[in-house]
Amino acid sequence: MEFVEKNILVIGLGRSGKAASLKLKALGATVLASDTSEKDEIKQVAAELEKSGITVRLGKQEESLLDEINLIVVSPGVPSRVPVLEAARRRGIPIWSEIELAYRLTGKPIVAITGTNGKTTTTTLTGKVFEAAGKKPAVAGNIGVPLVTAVDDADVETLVVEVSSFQLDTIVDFRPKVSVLLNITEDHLDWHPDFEDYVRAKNRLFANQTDDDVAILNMDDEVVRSLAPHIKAKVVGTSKKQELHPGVFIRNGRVIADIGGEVDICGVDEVKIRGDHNLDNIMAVAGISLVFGIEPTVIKEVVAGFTGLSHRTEFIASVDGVEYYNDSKATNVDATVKALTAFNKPIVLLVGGRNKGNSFTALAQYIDINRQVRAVVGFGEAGHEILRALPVGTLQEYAGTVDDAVVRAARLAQPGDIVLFSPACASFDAFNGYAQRGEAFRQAVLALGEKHGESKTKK
Ligand code: UMA
Repeated sequence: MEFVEKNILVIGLGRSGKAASLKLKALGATVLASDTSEKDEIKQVAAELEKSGITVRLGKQEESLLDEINLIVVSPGVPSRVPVLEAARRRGIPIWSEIELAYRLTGKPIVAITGTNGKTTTTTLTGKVFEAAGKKPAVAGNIGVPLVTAVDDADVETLVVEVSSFQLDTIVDFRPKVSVLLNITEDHLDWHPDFEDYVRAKNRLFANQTDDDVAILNMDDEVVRSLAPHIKAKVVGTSKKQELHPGVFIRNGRVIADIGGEVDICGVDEVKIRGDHNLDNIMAVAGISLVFGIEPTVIKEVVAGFTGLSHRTEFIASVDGVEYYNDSKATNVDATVKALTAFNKPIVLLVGGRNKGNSFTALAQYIDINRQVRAVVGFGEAGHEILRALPVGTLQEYAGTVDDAVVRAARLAQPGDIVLFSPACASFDAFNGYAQRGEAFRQAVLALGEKHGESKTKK
């Protein structure tokens, strides 16, 4: 699409919308940018955009915003059923996500990685392998860097993109050379009307792929597996349970890949990041890298040197013989259950925050069956709701804040235990994101260490 003289409405002025507005303006479009929020940070963005000649409207998004509009670029955080988007659909105005806009502006190969959990780890690690192999990647998307800001860099050869269901919901032609679906479990039911709609959005990842492209699927995940027969791209499966050809799998404690010939990637014991689920991520990284012709030795070197990201089962400190781990990135139940499985010691679990419409039954079942959780401290908005869902007899306390939760956890834990901050909820009841929440936990643990005069922050 030619953008010159087009009237384009950008909805949402976070990172995504701001970047899209500036890009469209630079391409010659007439841009109207809108956000329902009138908070200071949005007003600041508005002032910046206005300086570049963009018209900005803050406050309620009425249908009149759509007058004369030829195209809408919508931010991922804007639910698809808000009235202004419903009205746009009635008027036949195309609605693109920011990744669709970016796609239209680049001819570079795209690796697009999605899944309920593991996206950021897989995207980061893929970027590192590509970097080591000299493939000059840009790592962007849901990971925090809007894709439109990455497409112009002449030095970049490949776009390694983390994509969310929100972004996929409004793609049109977006077509990755390699797509990856790691898993699908319940999440974001405050945005999607139901689980089926969430799966439908994830499945859009494959909509424009042909048999010239590759789809890497975790075949151990029932929902992912059910999508495989309908995918036009060449499917490469990953599995911890069975050998797949073509595929990436585990044999005799080693990660083996067969994508046009068997190769040995590394030993399972060489993977430093905790938890079985991280093997799914490693297998996906191996699959992507081999499709791009990267040598197994390069993949192995990067994988073996990767110790994980902040806020993902990240060791913070040991205080009074208790180890404290920050897993603030766990914003849904499945992520918390996966974090629990990564430890084989008694755990004091800290959960809470803002519920995204999810049920906590799976967490309760895990606790009931595994008997590994010594106590649960619920905090924040959803703390009470989670505690109510737990099996009868679970030792539990409610804490209003993260600081209070850490103090209570320290009282409940015994030497040799793990205190795991893995909230199973979004952070937006009290923080601006999981990173700020994880930092609050870290500070609370360090303060505890100082008070108790005994702490070790490095392993
Ligand atoms: N808004 C409206 N109208 C509405 C609703 C919201 O104008 O009806 C406004 C809000 O006031 C807000 C803006 O729209 O100012 C929404 O912005 P946004 O939430 O889309 O935030 P961005 O800063 O643009 O960040 C987005 C992604 N956010 C979400 O998907 C919620 C970021 O992913 C992503 O890194 C960034 O684009 C760059 O691509 C974050 C995320 O939480 C990390 N993702 C979810 C997750 O990982 O669980 C999917």
